[in-house]
Amino acid sequence: MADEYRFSFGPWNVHEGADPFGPVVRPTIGFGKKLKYYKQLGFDGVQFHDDDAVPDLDEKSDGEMEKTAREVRAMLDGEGLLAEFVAPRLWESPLGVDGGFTSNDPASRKWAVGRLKRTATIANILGAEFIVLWLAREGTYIRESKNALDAHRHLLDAINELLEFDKKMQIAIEPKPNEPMDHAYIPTIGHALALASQTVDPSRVGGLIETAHAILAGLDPSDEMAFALSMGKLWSVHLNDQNGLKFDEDKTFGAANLRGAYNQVRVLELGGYPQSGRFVGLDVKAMRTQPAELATGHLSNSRTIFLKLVEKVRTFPKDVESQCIANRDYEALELAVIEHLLGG
Ligand code: GLO
Ligand code: MG
Repeated sequence: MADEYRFSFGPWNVHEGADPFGPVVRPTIGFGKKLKYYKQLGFDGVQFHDDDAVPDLDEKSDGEMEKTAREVRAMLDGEGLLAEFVAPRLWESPLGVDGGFTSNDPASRKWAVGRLKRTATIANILGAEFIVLWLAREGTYIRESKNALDAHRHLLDAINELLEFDKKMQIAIEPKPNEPMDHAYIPTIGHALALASQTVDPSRVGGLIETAHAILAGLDPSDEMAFALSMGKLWSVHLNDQNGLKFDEDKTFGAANLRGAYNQVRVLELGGYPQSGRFVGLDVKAMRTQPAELATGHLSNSRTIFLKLVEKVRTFPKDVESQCIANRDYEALELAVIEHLLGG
């Protein structure tokens, strides 16, 4: 079964453990060493930010950028790993302090579109078929600071510019309702796919759904995934978990809500996700308390829990399910699900 699903994570998921209230607690691990973890932990795909692949990107010429990207590609090939996607990391630059694409400052908007194009070039060199747009600061701290209508037009223009610049590259929008902003402009997959439908090539714009982000929007992650799957638009996932409405926790998949995790796996199975060849991506954080030598358990544990839930979905008694549905006895169906998850 492990062969049917392919898993990915980003190098930022192995991290030093800093949070807004405290400094790093673990040593930095170099990119080369992180790459060695992938196969050991059962992963085949690497998710990238543009500057994970090419550090100090804004300071590099196109030639330098391409050279570094080619070196990273050689490292991936050497490890037998694939690049899943590349995402422009606009939110750490001073130029993106109030957003990139939706900034009020035309110079910031120009820089953001330039980074998007450079991201496509890096993605092509790494062999990634799509770009992920997590629109971190494309929103507002206070409503009155931007014209939201203009912001949506700028977002659409930026995506169109990329689609015209690179006629093959695809874009998966990763919605999130808040954090770091008070409100983000693209909070749900419904918003993302509506925006996709307005672009010059809707067939090349889809979505990536993160469990925690859907929960933060007050929605059920499995329903969000099913919505995108039903349209052929679920191009990746960021599985993790979230304990209610608070900061984005990025907990181990299934750790807060096992039944919710079961239902996410269930819709992936219903939607034929493994047959699509797409990666099951994780976006999980190690607890700050983990010692350095134990700070990858969140990744392998999420994968293990996912695979156990695949087994649970596949072994759920179909006759019980259809009988309960025929009788409209959802109390019995619920008990059957819980008993199945409890192993009894
Ligand atoms: C943060 C996001 C972030 C993105 C990543 C890829 O809340 O989930 O981790 O997934 O930057 O674009
Ligand atoms: Mg994410």
